[in-house]
Amino acid sequence: MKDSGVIDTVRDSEKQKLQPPRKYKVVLNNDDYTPMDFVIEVLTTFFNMDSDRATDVMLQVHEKGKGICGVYSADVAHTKVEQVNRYARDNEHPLLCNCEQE
Ligand code: TYC
Repeated sequence: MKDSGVIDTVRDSEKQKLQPPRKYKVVLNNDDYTPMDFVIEVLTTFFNMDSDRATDVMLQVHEKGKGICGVYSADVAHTKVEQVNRYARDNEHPLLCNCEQE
């Protein structure tokens, strides 16, 4: 009884080790003030999109309220969120970026 509890705990921790790394969506939110060209610049600069793709994503955010910029590991996603929000603030735009676990 006691032994099998220990074995179950070991099996559980092995299962946890075998999980693939969690992924995070980086999300851009709409607002009424950030210029469309600035959003396109953000998407090309921080998410390596070409200008057609960046325009599509910007329009999706503008029309639907939010849109996905990309899916990344935790470190990369959080770094991108910080970089985008810092860049928006430095340029005095209210653009808001956040991330959501997939
Ligand atoms: N809604 C903004 C405008 O009309 C454009 C915009 C698009 C702002 C996407 C933020 O994430 C955004 N100027």
